[in-house]
Amino acid sequence: MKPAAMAAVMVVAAVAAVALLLLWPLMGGAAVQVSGQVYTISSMKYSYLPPEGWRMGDPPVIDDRYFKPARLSIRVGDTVVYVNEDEVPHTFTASDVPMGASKFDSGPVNPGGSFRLVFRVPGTYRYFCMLHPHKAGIIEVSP
Ligand SMILES: [Cu+2]
Repeated sequence: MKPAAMAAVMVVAAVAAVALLLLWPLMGGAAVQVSGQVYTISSMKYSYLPPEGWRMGDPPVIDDRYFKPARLSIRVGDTVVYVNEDEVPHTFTASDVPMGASKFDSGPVNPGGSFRLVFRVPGTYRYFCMLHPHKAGIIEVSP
């Protein structure tokens, strides 16, 4: 191959690689993150307000006023989409996961934002909001 032709092939390959990287999320690369049944857990409006009398260090409260549903049962391979329906950022952060599962942490999710997760290890998952530790929830994942 002549040097000019070789250069042309390399340019085409480079452009294709960049295009693939840019288009990957649109081509279903992101959809790999959804499987099974899809469930939604929401941070409810005003859930940043702790219950009356609750103090930092008290146990978190598992109640639909904060995360809804605060208790959810799903199966391995199902997807949970966490949605922040409140007016301030919240996190969706694991505090306790079954052996073999990795802890998840959405980091701050802005109002209207979301975070999705596929559960691949059965067991009991507990989660809370790092910014408002009065609110917590439980996800039971059956095999
Ligand atoms: Cu919060």
